[in-house]
Amino acid sequence: MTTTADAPSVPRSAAGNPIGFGRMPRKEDARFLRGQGHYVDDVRMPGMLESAILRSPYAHARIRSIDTTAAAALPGVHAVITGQTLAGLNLAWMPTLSADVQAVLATDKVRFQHQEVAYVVADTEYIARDALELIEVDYEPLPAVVDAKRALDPDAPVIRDDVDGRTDNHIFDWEAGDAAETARVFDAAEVVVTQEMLYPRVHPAPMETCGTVAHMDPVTGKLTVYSTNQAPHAHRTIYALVAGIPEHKIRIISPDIGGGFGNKVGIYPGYVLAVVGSIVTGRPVKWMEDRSENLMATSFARDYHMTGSIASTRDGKITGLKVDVLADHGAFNGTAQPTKFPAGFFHIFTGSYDLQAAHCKVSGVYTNKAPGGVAYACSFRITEAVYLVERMVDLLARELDMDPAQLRLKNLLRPEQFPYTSKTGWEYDSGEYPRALKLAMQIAGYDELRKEQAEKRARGELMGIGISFFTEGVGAGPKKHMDILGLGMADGCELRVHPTGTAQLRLSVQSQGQGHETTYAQIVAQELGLPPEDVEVIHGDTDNTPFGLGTYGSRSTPVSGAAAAIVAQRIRTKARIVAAAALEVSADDLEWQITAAGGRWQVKGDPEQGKTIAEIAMLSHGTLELPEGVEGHLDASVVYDPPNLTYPFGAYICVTDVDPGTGQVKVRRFIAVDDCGPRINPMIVEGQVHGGLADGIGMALMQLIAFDADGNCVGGSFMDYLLPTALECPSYELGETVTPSPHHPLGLKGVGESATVGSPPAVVNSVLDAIAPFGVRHADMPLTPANVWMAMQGTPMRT
Ligand code: MCN
Ligand code: CUN
Repeated sequence: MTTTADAPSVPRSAAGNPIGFGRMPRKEDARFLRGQGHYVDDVRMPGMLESAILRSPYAHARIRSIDTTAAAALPGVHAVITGQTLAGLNLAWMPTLSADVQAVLATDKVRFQHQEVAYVVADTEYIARDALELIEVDYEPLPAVVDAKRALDPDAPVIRDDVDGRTDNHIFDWEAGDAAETARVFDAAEVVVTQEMLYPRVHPAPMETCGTVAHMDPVTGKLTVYSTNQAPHAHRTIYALVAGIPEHKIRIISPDIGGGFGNKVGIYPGYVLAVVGSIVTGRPVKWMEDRSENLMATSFARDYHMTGSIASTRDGKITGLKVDVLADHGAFNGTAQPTKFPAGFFHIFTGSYDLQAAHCKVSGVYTNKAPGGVAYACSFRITEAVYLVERMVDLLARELDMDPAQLRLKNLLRPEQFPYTSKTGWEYDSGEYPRALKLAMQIAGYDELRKEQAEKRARGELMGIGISFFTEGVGAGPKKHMDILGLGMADGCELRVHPTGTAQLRLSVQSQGQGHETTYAQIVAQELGLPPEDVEVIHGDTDNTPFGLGTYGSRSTPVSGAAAAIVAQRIRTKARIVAAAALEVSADDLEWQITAAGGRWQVKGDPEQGKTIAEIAMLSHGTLELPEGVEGHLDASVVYDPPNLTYPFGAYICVTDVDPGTGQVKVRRFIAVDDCGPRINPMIVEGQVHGGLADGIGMALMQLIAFDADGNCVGGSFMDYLLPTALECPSYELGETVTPSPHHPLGLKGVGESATVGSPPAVVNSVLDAIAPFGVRHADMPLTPANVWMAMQGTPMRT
């Protein structure tokens, strides 16, 4: 459904594109739709070798010995590398993004199934994989810890005995909010509802798996790394710190990326191994993982065991919320998130509601499972937070016998409360929540749906209506509060307008499918009046872009989008001075105008007299004498340190039909009202929302990375780990409200993760609403037919 009509006031370029915000086809589609994208696996370098990783069959085992003789003797093999080889280079362990360490290749023990054990470089990947079969590893299997609760038992096997003196599997305790005040509010509450729930382990599963082509040039000493990468500059700094290579001798290139979804934020052992392989062989080396390796060994998401309690008055005024979380981080704490926040932004868990007190406590534990933790369009764990609060509000509605929409309307923050400081310390910038929920209810025809549901129930048919409302905080920093491994979360941006009036914008962030080459050109178009087709966006190459922290946590638009606006505004200001000099008037006498001919400084009251940006660009590079202190050329650069996060929000309604005989869920309708401030390109925003809604349907109904009791991963292919298709997803019905961010120069808020964050609770609330006649209060995701059917029989499965 089309929601945003193009503003008729936006002039069009000769190519028919808006000179500013509005719908336009993505520039990158010209190459993607013709199969002309250039991904890491497309990189071919002269003399390039290929490689493969031997992985552990056990979840937990001591390595007694590794014999690589036969593998090394296989014709076509150039190097066989083990943990011992790496230990000699001081590279057997690497730092994670959460100040832990992770084995690049195991030296002492393996700690999760499919952990990296040995690495072979050969003429081709096929030879390398054949050689893996010839490596003999003598393992001594150890008992595995799969269950996060069991991990804390005093007699649980200690997973991380690589750390001297460690006697348990506990990683951290972290809390936010006011425990005493929350206890007081709960003591005084008329109604309290408590529920245990699991946000299961899921995986981002991007279309392209992870990989690297590394080349350490033996002559120049320059390391060039092509990699699947959401944060090239941060990776460069980490390589420099870990490998001791001077940072200017490292170039990270992230070419086209086939989806990231958080999977490509961190550094994986395979990336480091490709670099080592190139150093050892003196040749370029490619490493590309396969689908199972991606699903079983790279960043998972969620795995949050949560016990929530909500307090309210009898008439439905929510007063308090608290939650205890056990966070399963797998074998190494490799979560990618701002350093100060070991539970990410989970403490935004009071969501969109006005309440008196809140408290959350999160404990992290090690288990014998793959590391990771923050990934899959999560907004740094806001996914888990929104799920918790939206399930709790629905459970409260059930307890109070109140309509869940009315309960939400009664408790949503009101517009006059913004900027709003939450009970756990967030400062929400702007919001008009009731308007968004009312719009979603109007699009859904909410009252009619409830009538239909009542009629169906009377006939024994199961229909559910599920609501969720979410608030996210996206756009990390400011850098004084947020850093990754000490790197403050601010981003640079450079803009050069060439003499003939076309421009190049250099960004620190890296697109993985979000359409940055289009939307950032539109930001420059909006601010400078250049046609977007005349603005080339350059990203994903550390030698050619300014430093910044990269694309995740929906931070690009809030941070680099602001940087792009400001850099363009600086050029506009300078252009004014140049135009004034050329027109021999005072700069104050000029006014800015964008027409179909582009942006123009013209004399107030005499629009005939003026200069377009293109003309000014040539003048600024020419012989015109500029005022004292004004440099020539139309170039500028900025570093943007955001004053606060931006807070997008939305109201979602999901309508499901459940087959009473089989438990099969059909998502019949999905209504999504999103507010991310003004939309640069409404078509791209809708695409982001569509994708995120599919993610949410997938997680709610079909996805789970599962393990057996020995720690064997039993969901390592797309046969078991299901991705939703058009068959499982309805035709989405989208709506929009626009509440600008007061601190972003263009009012923009991020949107890339909104729908993934907001939709799972809507689907789950809907299914549980459908099967409410069976007295089911709660069942954990994924709500597979079997799980729903068991819940209807009174015994929901525990995942
Ligand atoms: N946009 C807009 N108007 C706004 C806000 C955003 O037009 N008010 C546009 C942006 O210009 C950008 C896109 O929407 O083209 C997403 O912007 P933003 O919300 O800033 O998110 P990022 O660009 O930082 O992308 C990251 C986000 C994350 S964290 C995940 S995870 C995710 C997501 O993007 N991964 C994706 N969406 C994805 N979409 C694709 N196709 N592939 C992924 O890997
Ligand atoms: Cu958490 S997934 Mo996105 O931030 O890259």
